[in-house]
Amino acid sequence: MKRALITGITGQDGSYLAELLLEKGYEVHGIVRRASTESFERIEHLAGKIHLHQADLLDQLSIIDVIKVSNPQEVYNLAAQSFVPTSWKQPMLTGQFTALGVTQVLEAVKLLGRDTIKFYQASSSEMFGKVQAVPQIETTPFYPRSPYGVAKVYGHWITVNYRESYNMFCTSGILFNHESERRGKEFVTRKVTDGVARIKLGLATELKLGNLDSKRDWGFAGDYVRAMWLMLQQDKPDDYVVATNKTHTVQRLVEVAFTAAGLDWQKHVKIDPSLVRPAEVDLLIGDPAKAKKHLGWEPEVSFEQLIERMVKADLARLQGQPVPDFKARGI
Ligand code: NAP
Ligand code: G4F
Repeated sequence: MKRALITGITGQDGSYLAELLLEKGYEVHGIVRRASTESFERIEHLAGKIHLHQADLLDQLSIIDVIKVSNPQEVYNLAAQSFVPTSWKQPMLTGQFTALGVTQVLEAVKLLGRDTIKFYQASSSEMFGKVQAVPQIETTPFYPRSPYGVAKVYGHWITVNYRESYNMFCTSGILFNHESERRGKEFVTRKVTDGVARIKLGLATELKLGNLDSKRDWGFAGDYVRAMWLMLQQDKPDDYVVATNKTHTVQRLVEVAFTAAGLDWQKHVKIDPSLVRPAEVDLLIGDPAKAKKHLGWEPEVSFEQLIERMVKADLARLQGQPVPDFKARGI
């Protein structure tokens, strides 16, 4: 039986990846941080099926210990401070988690399994920032626009560096925005779908947003974790863009979500200047041709399907009904 270790297993992607790996017959191990209240909501349904270990990206010995105990053939490094606005409020912490955290995991892999462990790094389209080419591909130069983006550039290049310096199997997935009903409520898709559901149910009357003009290439998280797994099934490590090759404005997202609930967005959405970022990433659109050619990967869920499903899930959740849940594969 193959064994995998996931850092960030309590996050959106970690929960979908754990499901996918279980489905494929893996023994799944995950790292969790100690907190005064447990935040295991996304993996509650996997209790008893996965192995959880207490550790922190910043505690090198704890990472070494978990790798020793779990003895994985695959390590997926998904843990990070992943919310862009927080990276301006806590730039040092973001650098420690999101940048140096990668080196901590790579060092532990080098020490314990440099010839046997395949390593995946969760790189991000935020690295393209003020984009230097449209659409963005693996060789498009990076121009990050936030401390988060800068930290991810470090994480990406240190992954490439360990691959080239130590001949380790280190792969980096440059993933564009991916969403689901398990997305944190601070991110714009989930903020909007949760807001729509609250307005529909009479629990709120307005939704405050920042910049409606920025464009993102949004896909479904379940599709994207499948790409992560495929990357580690290859004979050689590499870098891959994972995206849909379609882009939409935040305003379009708002229109689709309000329409899904039979509401007129213009009556409810208010612009709050405090939500506008000090530096914006105006346009992201990725070309996943390399992932398609080498991994046979393609997205299965469209933008409209994704947003409509998220609205439905938030409506059900707020009414105390069973939440229709995307599974890691298909909908
Ligand atoms: P997420 O929901 O915010 O999950 C982040 C995970 O990291 C959580 O499990 C969190 O644990 C864990 N974590 C944070 N700091 C940690 C630390 N010091 N030690 C151990 N664990 C720590 O993020 P996501 O959307 O699943 O994204 C997964 C990864 O992909 C992240 O690296 C993100 O930056 C990257 N990424 C995401 C997207 C996207 O659109 N979703 C796109 C490109 C790249 P707690 O539950 O304890 O907070
Ligand atoms: O949903 P967002 O916060 O995602 P963002 O900043 O693109 O970052 C996400 O995707 C990255 C991949 O490119 C990941 F690496 C990262 O970890 C994260 O998952 O914001 C999307 C857009 C931005 O242009 C923002 O200015 O929505 C705009 N927006 C407008 N009003 C808002 C809001 N974003 C948020 N979070 N909240 C608003 O009220």
